[in-house]
Amino acid sequence: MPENFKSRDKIIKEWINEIGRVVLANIDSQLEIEQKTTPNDLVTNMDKWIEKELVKNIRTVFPSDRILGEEGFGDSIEDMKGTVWFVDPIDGTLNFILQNENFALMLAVYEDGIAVQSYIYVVTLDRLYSAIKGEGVSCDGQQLPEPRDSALNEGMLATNSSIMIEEKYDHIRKIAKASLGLRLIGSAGLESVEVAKGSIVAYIATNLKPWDVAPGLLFMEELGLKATQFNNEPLNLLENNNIIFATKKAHQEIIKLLN
Ligand code: 2AM
Ligand code: CA
Repeated sequence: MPENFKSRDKIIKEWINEIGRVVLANIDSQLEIEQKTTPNDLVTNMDKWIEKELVKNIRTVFPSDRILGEEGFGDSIEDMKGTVWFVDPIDGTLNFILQNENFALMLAVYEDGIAVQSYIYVVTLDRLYSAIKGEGVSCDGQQLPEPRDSALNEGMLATNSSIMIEEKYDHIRKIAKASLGLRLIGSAGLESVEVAKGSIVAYIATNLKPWDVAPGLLFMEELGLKATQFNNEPLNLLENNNIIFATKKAHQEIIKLLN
């Protein structure tokens, strides 16, 4: 493993640990909640605090790197040249606010457009899923095996709520019918983890932002899984994407059902 990946991995894990401890200590405190675009698109003082901490840490240790953060404390990124960090301080903000669980802190590092390190930290379980390019995916240091290449009718599918409720996605729901069952967690990061673990065969979701998908993409790449847009093109990390994270077999079936 390149030495810089190893040392950066150690530093990132320390940051996650420290920030996670603060989040947990404050999990029952009163949140300040603001609406961003729509009533279900919210941000809290905790999202902002986490992102500011991470941006401050990255800027201190890696001053020439660029950062794309959900809450806007990073840079504006128009290309993927050099080292780019994706930061989602709380993925699953609605879950964080309404359930106090089922959310994750996420980070991903890309070098010249290639995913090299990613982190999905399940704060309430103190459980860290991480990946380094060429080194696979691990959960708290324990390597995840490549999941079995199951077909849609051998496993469960996860989607986001837009696919379930918006008329324009009526045709997509037949994919759910072809699976054994449907699950909605409400955090793209945690849904990526379920695909990585093999506990669902596919996650399909519309209009996800770059920071929602950047960490999961490396998990898929490292575990022999597929990550594409609905049109079978690679993800574009400078735009919103309709994404499929899936086993090879389920991916092939989903592409057929979508077209
Ligand atoms: P977020 O909590 O970081 O915003 C929920 O299905 C998943 O979609 C979450 O990962 C959520 O990430 C993401 N998402 C992206 N855009 C969203 C939006 N406008 N409203 C709600 N969830 C959104
Ligand atoms: Ca978020």
